[in-house]
Amino acid sequence: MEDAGLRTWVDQIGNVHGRVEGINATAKALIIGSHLDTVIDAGMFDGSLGIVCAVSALKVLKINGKLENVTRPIEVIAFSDEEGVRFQTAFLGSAALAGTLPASALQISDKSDVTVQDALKENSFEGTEESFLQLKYDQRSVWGYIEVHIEQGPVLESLGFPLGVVKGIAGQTRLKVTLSGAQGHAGTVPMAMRKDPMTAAAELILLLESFCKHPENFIFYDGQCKGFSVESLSQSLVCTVGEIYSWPGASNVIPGQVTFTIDIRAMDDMAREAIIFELSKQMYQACDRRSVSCVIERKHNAEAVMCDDELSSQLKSASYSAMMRMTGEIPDEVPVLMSGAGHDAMAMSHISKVGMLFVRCRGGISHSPEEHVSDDDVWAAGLAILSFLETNL
Ligand code: HGY
Ligand code: MN
Ligand code: MN
Ligand code: MN
Repeated sequence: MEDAGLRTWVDQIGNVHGRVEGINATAKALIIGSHLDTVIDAGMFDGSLGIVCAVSALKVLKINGKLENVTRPIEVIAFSDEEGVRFQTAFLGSAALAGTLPASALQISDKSDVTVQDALKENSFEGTEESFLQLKYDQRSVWGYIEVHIEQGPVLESLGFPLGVVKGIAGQTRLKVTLSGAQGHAGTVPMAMRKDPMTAAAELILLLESFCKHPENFIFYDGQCKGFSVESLSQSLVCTVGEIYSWPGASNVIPGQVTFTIDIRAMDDMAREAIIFELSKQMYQACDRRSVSCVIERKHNAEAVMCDDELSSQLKSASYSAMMRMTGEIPDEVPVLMSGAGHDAMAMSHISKVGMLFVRCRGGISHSPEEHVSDDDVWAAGLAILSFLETNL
């Protein structure tokens, strides 16, 4: 970031900042961001591509002697812990900046009972409530937030287009389910006498899958789910069980306890809540039948976000100009698409209008070492941000 002429610092939740004040340092700032962290066994582009594009575009402005003349402050932020892999609270870095997390978030603990506060202190951050609450940005100081990110889906590749503008981001909820039964000897407890949380988990996970594949079979009548159209719901309704743990975790012991995570997403927040309510009811009923206790905790919630029309149309124009610079031809209509993946833009939408630009990725694959973006498409994304900056500031 220094190479790009930016003043840099790391804040008290590990976000890395680079800023240029421009001619009018009191003007509202443009923030360009994405995240530095990844999921386990991830690819190289999720998050990092957005940061590299932003810093590279500013470096080009600097080389061309234009950086000093930008009319408003520009700040690049590489957010920490967007994925929420360790603490199950996604967007930790950006939510702290948006001021949407209470100081009690410092007490969220990971699987080894290390809290966010412990982890911060272990890494020489203050980790105090005061330093956490001071992270919040005043929304009067922010003009807009934009984010470049890989699409993590197959649409742009199927359309044969490198860039797309994001219309909206689906809301997401993360739950932790804890099933407790009767721990016992694998060889001596008759099947009929078992209170087995593992087989209960199996039934619940298949229930989740069929619920989200065919919501119409569950809580719908005359094509509506309590007022939500099945069509719109099933387009964005997805549900994933990514983690499952069994205690004590021995092959010859009927588990005493099984915990698993649920990640459920749908564009419509109310519909997602209706689904979660109905699903929870059916999960409790299934566990009752099996004499297994069931506790469902909500670990994270982010409401769906619609991107700002003005920023989106500027990102669309910037995409046209990037394509012109790359190919010399006027491209077809820049695609506009929804995002099933969550992004820091969701957190930043609490203090700023937000816009997002998607970049085609091979096979739509992400959260995998197979994640890949072609050099040309990285170029196109960088040129789009450069065009956005040149025409906006
Ligand atoms: O899970 C997500 O949607 C994002 O990758 N954090
Ligand atoms: Mn991700
Ligand atoms: Mn991401
Ligand atoms: Mn034994």
